[in-house]
Amino acid sequence: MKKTKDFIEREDRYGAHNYHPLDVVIERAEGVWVYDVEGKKYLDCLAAYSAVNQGHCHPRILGVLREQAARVTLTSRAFRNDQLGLLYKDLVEMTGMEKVLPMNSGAEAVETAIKAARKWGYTVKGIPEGKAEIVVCENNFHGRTTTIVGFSSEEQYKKGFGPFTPGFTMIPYGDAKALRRAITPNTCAFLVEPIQGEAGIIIPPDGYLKEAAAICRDEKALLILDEIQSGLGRTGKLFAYEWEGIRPDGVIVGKALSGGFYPVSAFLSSREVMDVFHPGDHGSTFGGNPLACAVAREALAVLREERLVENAAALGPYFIDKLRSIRSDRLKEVRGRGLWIGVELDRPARPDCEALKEKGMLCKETHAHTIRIAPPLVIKKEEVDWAFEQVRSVLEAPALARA
Ligand code: IF1
Repeated sequence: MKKTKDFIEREDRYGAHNYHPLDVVIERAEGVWVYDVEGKKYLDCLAAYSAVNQGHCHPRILGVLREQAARVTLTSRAFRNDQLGLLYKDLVEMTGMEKVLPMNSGAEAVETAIKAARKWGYTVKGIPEGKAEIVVCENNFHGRTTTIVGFSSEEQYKKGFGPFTPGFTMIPYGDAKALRRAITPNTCAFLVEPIQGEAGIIIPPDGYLKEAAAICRDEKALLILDEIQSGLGRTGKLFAYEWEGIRPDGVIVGKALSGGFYPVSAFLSSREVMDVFHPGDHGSTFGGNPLACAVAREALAVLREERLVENAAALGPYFIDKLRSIRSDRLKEVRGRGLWIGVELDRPARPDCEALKEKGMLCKETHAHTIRIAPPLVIKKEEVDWAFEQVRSVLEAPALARA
């Protein structure tokens, strides 16, 4: 354990303490498995918050990364590159959206969507300049920039970081009537996660997104879905919104868009929305760089060709059913969609995550009481069975006996 301790001490000594990670120091990863500096093996049930849906270090994506990195990595958008239009075409064909604006982090793509919606509000809807409002939900998570945390309901994400950007209205999640009440003639968009991730894998009532889409259409507001975590196969559909058969006005993607190899994100929307951007309005040094685009194209191809969405659709319900068979006085609810599962306890879940780590399974609690289980979508049935067995043994052990 000395090596682990050395790594932790160095990290704590020189690094900002903006996380409280489990004390596992990973040095290698492949597929669903990660290996620490002591040579111990763990099943990764977080998948970097759904950024490695394709599995760690996927060989096909690694190959493209290496090949493109040896050719050209960054040209800036002052010039064109041979990968950008190909990624655009892939994303448009996959989503049915009409136009793409590529960025790097998820938060940057969310900020891009906010700017697009506001400018669309002024130039197309006719909202008076500077008056655009965007409706958001309680317990949302859309990133960590000061504008985004300004409309968070999580005090800790905001404390000490004000003043914040005006123009956001908060409503309860899952309440379509609240949405209709909140929309005004100055509302340009409703920004929402189809399933709330950080809030604890909160699935809205059936029909909620369908009703929200209808309300936004009636009130001429853009329905913009943040699919950064819920998208790209996690819920057993390519995008979570497909569960409700709707077509949003805008979709934000990130994380698994690169299979965990590189920060790649994008805002996708219609021609009408995207054409509000004129040359010089918006951009980023690395946005749309050829390395990011080549990696993203291969990550999307792996998702399709290895039928990872179908795997999540098959193994997710299987995993959830098994978890619901656990008999434990601590277990309050098992909820989820596809391979995105929340195991809610009646007390803080951190000790159970620590106990699972000892058994070789890495999970992360969210909002204190919920164990989030979201493995890479390449997971096999026998690995799900093994993971289930670890969760069952931890939750069915008497609380005091837990390590
Ligand atoms: C952290 C969780 C947190 C996201 C959705 C946008 C972003 C995220 C739905 C921003 C990012 C990450 C951020 C990371 C931990 C993780 C996370 F929700 F996934 F669990 F924080 F709440 N929309 N989520 O989930 O994307 O800028 O990070 O690329 O900040 O600790 P990003």
